[in-house]
Amino acid sequence: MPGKEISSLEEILDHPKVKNAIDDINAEMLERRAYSPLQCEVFSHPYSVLRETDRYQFELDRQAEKLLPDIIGNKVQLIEGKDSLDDDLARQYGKKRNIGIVFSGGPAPGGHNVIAGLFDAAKRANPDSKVYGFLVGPDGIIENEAVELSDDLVAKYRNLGGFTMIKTGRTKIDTSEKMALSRETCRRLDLDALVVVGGDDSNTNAAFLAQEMLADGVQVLGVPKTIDGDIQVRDVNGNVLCAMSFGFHSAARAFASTIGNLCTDSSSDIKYWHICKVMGRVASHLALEVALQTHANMTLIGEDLADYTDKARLEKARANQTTDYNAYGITLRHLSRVVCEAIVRRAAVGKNYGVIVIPEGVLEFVNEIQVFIIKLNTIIAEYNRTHDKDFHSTFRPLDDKLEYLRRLAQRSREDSSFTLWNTRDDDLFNDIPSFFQEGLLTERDNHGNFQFSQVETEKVLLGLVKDYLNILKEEGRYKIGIRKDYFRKRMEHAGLDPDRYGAALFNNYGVDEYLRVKPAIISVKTLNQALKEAGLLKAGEKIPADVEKIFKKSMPSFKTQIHFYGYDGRGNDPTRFDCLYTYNLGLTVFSLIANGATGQMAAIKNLDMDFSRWEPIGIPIAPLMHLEERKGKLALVIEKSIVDVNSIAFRVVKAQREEWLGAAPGDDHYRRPGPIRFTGKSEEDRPITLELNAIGRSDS
Ligand code: FBP
Repeated sequence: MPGKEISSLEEILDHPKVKNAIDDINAEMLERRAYSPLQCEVFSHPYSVLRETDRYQFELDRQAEKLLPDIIGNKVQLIEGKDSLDDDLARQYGKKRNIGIVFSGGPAPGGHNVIAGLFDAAKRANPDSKVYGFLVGPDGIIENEAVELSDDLVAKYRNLGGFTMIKTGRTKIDTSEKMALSRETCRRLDLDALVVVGGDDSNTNAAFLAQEMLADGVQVLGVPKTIDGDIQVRDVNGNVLCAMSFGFHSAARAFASTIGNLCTDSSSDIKYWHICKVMGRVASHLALEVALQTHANMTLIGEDLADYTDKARLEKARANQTTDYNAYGITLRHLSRVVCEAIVRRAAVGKNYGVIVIPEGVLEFVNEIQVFIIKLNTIIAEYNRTHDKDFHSTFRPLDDKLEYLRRLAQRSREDSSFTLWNTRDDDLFNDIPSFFQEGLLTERDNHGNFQFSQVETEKVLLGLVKDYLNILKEEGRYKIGIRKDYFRKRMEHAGLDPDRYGAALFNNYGVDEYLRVKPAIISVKTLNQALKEAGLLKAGEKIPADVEKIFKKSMPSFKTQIHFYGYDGRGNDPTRFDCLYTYNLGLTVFSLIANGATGQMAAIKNLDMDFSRWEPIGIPIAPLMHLEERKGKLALVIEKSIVDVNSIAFRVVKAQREEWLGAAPGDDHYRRPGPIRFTGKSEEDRPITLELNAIGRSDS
């Protein structure tokens, strides 16, 4: 029986299927919200206590000792579950508290679960306790913009990505005025504790807040967040206390899922090179994990490039009894040659396509760019200091900035004691494309970091790659290999002798599976000539169509698609690993608060092992500080952890490079990571990097 005819828009919108289709809430979301992450064993008890340990040692920075005197002596805190406590301790543990939490820096999947863990633990200890979320990052603390979190609000975001619940921002509380306003906010809200969920810079800020607010009785705790994966903590003896910041796994899995799809597409329509820039402001951890997840044809690892030495150059200098310091580290030009070599080698076996992964911060490891960044940081900071004006507001158009640099170069010519920006710097700088000049001169962020995400790194490199490939093509060194069976078939089909034509056309005929057209044959004209020389073509005769077709097939065009993976992965819903990790970080941070700690960062030890062995701990922040150049000055910050080229994960990737490049006949060795799977059994337990780096550890 035919159903009732629906004609009016009202009726359509009222239909249950339509209602379901346009609902903001879908089944995946409901499933995520309903999921309760497991809790580490210590949190299965009604109480948890801290046990200070001297097992882990740190090298203390003098400046940190001076500026953070009350928290520099903090030790690592182990957490133990307890079924009961003395009355006084139990009262202290369960007292009514007001706790503030803030997100600081870029979003990272799992942040909402840190809030959920903290909220649940705080309410469990005392249902009257309040948790406030500061809005839009540290500005919310400075301006007292906060919202009291409720069951409903927290429930809405459980196991979901982003920092949507309370938003985030990059403001740094770095002046006495901002500090005073922050203290005032804490007083007004009668806060017992403030939790800063952030990266290296934000945790640095947390340490200064902890020192400053000690007198007010406000505890300040940090939580290690960043997709970049560059907050990893080891003590001086190499004991791993925090193997990875949260959000890294989800972002890497999200990037890998899409890049894996590009590997599939690229090897299907075999016409594009996909150039994939992945986030990671400085460290290449994300690129390394993507390499392990996808087996893309080429993955540049910045830290590895910095290690590069030009042996030929060194030898030459040695022969002249000099030292060539430029032989250490890679230059942009050299890097482009390395990329070209890979492209040319794949083309030679018929693969004029592939996938290259470039870490966002790769330029930080390229010799001349590193020098430019440091010099420009100093020049801009000096300008701001001496003129009491902002460089970027004074010199708005690029030309004005360049003119200022030109004047500095002139000054160095006239006054030999001024060496910050010389004529050579100026000439080199003027040689680079203007979009890149603009990028290098962009404003630093509030923490003084160079904003790599705003620079089209891949375009800079690609420009050089394209130029060099053109040269190689003209020299006949960049050719697409022709499969020998295909060649024979075409010749036989055209009634031509494959052996005679093969010998005339290729320089490896009869040797390899993929045939390389001779370097001298780079046009129809030169093909004509080669055939004549081989006695296969007489004057006035036309080149056989199949021969010309083979030649044309061998001439590559380098077609690229450029992708940037960053913000999409940052906004992804967390993997189960990150859901578990972050929920337990939330529980850990409450345990630190309930036990009176301050200046500590919540962490989970043994992340690289089975969940049953995860150990929630507190890591003292002040001992992690060292001096680093920021905005042209030395500043105390937590040291970023970059890829260790001696780590097992990196060594495995290095050992697989040749295989994954696939510059050999046969299929590529791509791995299909697939999308993040929240349910089911096929999702991995943890990042592959962690899995590999744990091999060989005595306790793994
Ligand atoms: P955090 O260190 O704050 O977590 O941010 C890291 C990051 O995602 C980098 O990978 C990227 O370079 C940067 O943020 C982008 O910053 P912005 O959000 O300001 O564009």
